[in-house]
Amino acid sequence: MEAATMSRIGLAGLAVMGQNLALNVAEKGFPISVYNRTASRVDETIDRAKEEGRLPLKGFYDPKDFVLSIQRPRAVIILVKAGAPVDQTISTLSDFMEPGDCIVDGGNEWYENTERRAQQAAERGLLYLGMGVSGGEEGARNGPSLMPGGSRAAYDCIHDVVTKVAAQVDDGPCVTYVGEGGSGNFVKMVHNGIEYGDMQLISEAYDVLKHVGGLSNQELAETFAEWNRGELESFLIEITADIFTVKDEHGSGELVDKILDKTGMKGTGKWTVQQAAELSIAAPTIAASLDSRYLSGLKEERVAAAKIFEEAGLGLGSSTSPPGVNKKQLVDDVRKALYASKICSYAQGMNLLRAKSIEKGWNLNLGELARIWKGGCIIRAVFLDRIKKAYERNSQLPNLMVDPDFAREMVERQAAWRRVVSMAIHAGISTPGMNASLAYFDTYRRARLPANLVQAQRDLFGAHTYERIDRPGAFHTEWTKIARHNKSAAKAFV
Ligand code: 2AM
Repeated sequence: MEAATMSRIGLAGLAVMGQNLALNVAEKGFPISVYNRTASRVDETIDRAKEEGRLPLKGFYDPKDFVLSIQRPRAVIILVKAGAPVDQTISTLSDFMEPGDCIVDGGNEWYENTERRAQQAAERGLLYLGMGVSGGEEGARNGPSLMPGGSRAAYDCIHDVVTKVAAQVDDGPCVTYVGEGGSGNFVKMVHNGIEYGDMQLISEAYDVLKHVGGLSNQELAETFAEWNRGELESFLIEITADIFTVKDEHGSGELVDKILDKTGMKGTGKWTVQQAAELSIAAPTIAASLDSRYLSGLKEERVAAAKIFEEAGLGLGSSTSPPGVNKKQLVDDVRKALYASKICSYAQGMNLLRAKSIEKGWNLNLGELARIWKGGCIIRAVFLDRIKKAYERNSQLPNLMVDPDFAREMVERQAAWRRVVSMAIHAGISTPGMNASLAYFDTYRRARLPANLVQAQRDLFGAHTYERIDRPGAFHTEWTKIARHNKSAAKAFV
């Protein structure tokens, strides 16, 4: 094929994300070849490229023709289901690829799979990237947040394409070379964990406003829309406001009230919590959001339990505004509680990233990661600019909460935050994410914790030894013997 007629890049896997990303690449002026195992999706993509203004996109039904249609060094983005389909697709395509060509997996892949594949690819002289892609269908088409990690040479090969295709914000495109190995996938995984936390916290804010404040759907829509004009401005707050305005086409009222309260999930939140445990990083807000999804899944059990406790005299907390609740004050307090809880959740995610970066030698730049999340992705928010700046001020910041700006904001909001959590506890409305965040904050800011007692217990029953606050060394005490002796001495004295 003549070089002039060859494509700049290829994309294999034309489900929703793949089709949209391919059209985005073509629209930015990069001729693209596309391929899918099932031919009908190739046809669909070709039709869409035609409809959307004759975009420079060529469809292929044969993997060899597809690979050979791409300029060398070839770059092929793969967007198929994570796991075995990625291995199968790589095996199909790599037969026709040559040393120096690049494979870019854009799926939500487990980072160790990427590291394994990168090694296998390297044995054949192929370069490999695992690239997190966030922003859903809309993001893929109009500008996602991209988190590529792996071969630096592979990144350099697609740099011009990804910087144009990614969402654009005031300080550049939402893409950066994340780091080596599976770091791109890992960062995307933690992004998703943070997303779980954000969604949980928003749902708790909704629960408190609805069940403690008695807000109607219309008032909720107005509240979230108002919040979206301030410090909470973000994609998730914006879509939440929209959700409350949608009527149920099959009945009266709004659709949100007819949706079954059972949350689905695909696993990246669970991986985040597993990794936090592996790395000994406290991530209680993200863990609470995962647990809430598990509990939401127990619909039948919850319905039965509600009945049992109601019959035993404990109904659900008031479902209407209790007397004395000042709605305006509650809305303001919940906004503050949500914001402060969010800072804690992001602090956990960032610390998890840093711990993994140290373990793997990835040298992750936390400020730059906050920057590439400012646009395109599900957690995009004005707030991320503040996180970026906090790490720019001090890249060694041990915890986001102690950045001087965030610390001041936490202090300004903590009274409101405690009011919200206390009210929810009184009303029997669970707010696990907000509680976990508050406990994280209150634990972290205490110079002395009751861990001294736990150490004493461990030393008593397991001779695990303890350290002292006033002298160096490891100590062991015969606690039981001394305590017995003290008891008998006390008796003798009586
Ligand atoms: P399909 O259209 O041929 O099913 C999401 O499922 C995407 O992953 C689709 O493009 C799908 O292709 C692709 N996919 C799933 N399993 C695959 C496999 N084993 N090999 C190649 N593509 C696969």
